[in-house]
Amino acid sequence: MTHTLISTQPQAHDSAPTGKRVLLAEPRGYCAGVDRAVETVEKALEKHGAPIYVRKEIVHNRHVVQTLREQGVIFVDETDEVPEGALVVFSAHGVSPAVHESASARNLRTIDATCPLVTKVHREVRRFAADDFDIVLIGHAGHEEVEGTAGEAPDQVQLVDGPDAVDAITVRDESKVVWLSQTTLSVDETMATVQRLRQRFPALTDPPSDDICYATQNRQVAVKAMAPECDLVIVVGSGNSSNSVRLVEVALDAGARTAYRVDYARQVEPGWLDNVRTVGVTSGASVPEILVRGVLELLAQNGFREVQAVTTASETVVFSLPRGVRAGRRSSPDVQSGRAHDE
Ligand code: 0CN
Ligand code: SF4
Repeated sequence: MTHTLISTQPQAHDSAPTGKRVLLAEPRGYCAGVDRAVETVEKALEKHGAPIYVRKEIVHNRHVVQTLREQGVIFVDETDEVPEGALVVFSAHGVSPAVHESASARNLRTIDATCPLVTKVHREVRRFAADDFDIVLIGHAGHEEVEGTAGEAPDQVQLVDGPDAVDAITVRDESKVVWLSQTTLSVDETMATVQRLRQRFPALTDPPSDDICYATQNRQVAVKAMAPECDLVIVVGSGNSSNSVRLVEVALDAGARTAYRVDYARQVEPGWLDNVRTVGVTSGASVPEILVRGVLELLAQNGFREVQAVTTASETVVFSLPRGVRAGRRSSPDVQSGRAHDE
């Protein structure tokens, strides 16, 4: 991972200087997995017509969920709320084999919008479980991704939510312990947990590749680059969005004087801007750019008209759509019945 600042570019100077400025993190907002998941639902609506069902929030963003709901998507918590034979989309955060089985038992037609980078972690769990490892999954209890990932091998996975939880772990064979993680954690906090794990289990096996995904890492690097200069950092993202919430913590750890998360510009409190000259703005991986534009407009109305991009990486990752909505590919089967991994 690089912490190099690639560029800082002025973006707009449209009136007299006020001494107030915005630093705009780049990359921010939609990652390839979210883009794919949202497009999957849109394409499913186009192809099959409303209503279609989505298990859990397709991505953790209020605006996205509300917009899709208005277009005829019915969000459910579990597959047993979906009528027999209907179409259900699984969210970007992934589902356990048990969910695939229950969908299959109800004859549901399924489209799996699990991010391929989450699927990769599922695959790692299956591989290490088959090799009879104890698997320490670093992640947040109750988060849908962790439930899906742990569900690949519930008897062999133990969840750890931070360094302090390490002492409670028990393993069968200390030479066969591997750590894996949720994709949307704080890199620094995860490394602190891994350090504690390695103190306890010196032979600890690392994941074959980073489980914290490129998008999570890149957004944290960008916010870190700008945070020391910021009196205030505004992170656009929803409260249940792990990667968005992490950006607030990372900003504060990296030296931002204050940092807040908002879903919408209207939630920016006027008092936050008191005695502020530099505002950093970023957004989580599930956040449409229009919401960031709303915050920038509000800031401009308050004298923050100068916007400088703080660019630490450029992203080119694109994932193909899942089976069932891959238009124009004759080899693609239609929606799946039963289990389907996009591998
Ligand atoms: O906000 P998200 O929908 O999810 P979390 O950050 O809470 O995991 O962003 C997309 C991430 C995935 C998978
Ligand atoms: Fe995939 Fe990462 Fe985006 Fe989650 S945040 S959907 S793991 S690319």
